[in-house]
Amino acid sequence: MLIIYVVSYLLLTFFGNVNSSGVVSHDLHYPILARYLRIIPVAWNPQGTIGLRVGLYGCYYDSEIVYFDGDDAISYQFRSKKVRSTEDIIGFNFKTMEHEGILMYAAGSQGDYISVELQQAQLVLSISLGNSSLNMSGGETTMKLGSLLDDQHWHQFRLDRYRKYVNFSLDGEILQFRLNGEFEQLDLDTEIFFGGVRNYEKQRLVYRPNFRGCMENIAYNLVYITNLVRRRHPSIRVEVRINIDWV
Ligand SMILES: *[C@@H]1O[C@H](CO)[C@@H](O)[C@H](O)[C@H]1NC(C)=O
Ligand SMILES: *[C@@H]1O[C@H](CO)[C@@H](O)[C@H](O)[C@H]1NC(C)=O
Ligand SMILES: *[C@@H]1O[C@H](CO)[C@@H](O)[C@H](O)[C@H]1NC(C)=O
Ligand SMILES: [Ca+2]
Repeated sequence: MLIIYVVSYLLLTFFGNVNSSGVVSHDLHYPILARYLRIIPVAWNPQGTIGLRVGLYGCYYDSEIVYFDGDDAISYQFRSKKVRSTEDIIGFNFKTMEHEGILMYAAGSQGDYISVELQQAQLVLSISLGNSSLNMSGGETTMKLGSLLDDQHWHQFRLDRYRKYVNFSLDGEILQFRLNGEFEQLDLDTEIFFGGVRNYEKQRLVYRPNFRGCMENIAYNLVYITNLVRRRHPSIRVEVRINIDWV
């Protein structure tokens, strides 16, 4: 059974103070990158007096960007040959004019994999925590978010997984669901790719183009990939695609 909750697109209601001098503050769970912000008072305080004073505080925004030209990809080599996770937190921002492209991909030998792709300008997340021994099909789950993402604006992707429970979010819109299959751990081999994959023939993906555009602040389970790329860290490999004829 798949349970989906959709949280409507960032329309937030905050309570203010009820006296004349108190200050009430709220933290936003998702950062806002915006030019305009609309504040709509929905109720005045119990005494009925009218007054509104709002302060917005930003924080230092550290931006590290990797540009992909459609022919290359990067891979982050895990410290051990295999990694197994019960929990994952993955996030990055992306900007492109293309409507297809692989943003992230990793797989393991037990049929586990995770991929984030653009397909017809929608963001498509697929996860399998392992092939089922009961079902002939792999235990995969695929979800889509957004539309018209080839608009050359920044979009924010975030994934939180705890066992089979996933929160998949794009620009603050969240899909909550439970993964199919019998397993609870993501088992991956040696590396994770961003912007494309190396050996198409080895991967389960049918041919899909590499990503062309920018990715910003890639964080994979507290590993800051874009920072490692900028520092030319040895755990990062830059893959240049060799041309293969596709018939
Ligand atoms: C997992 O299942 C999928 C779909 O049936 C299949 O294509 C793939 O080869 C399987 N992988 C492994 C490692 O058994
Ligand atoms: C998903 O979001 C809900 C509501 O914010 C939270 O209670 C839950 O713990 C989150 N799940 C994961 C896997 O992060
Ligand atoms: C096996 O697949 C069927 C149909 O797709 C599904 O209803 C069932 O829950 C699956 N069983 C397991 C253990 O995943
Ligand atoms: Ca697994």
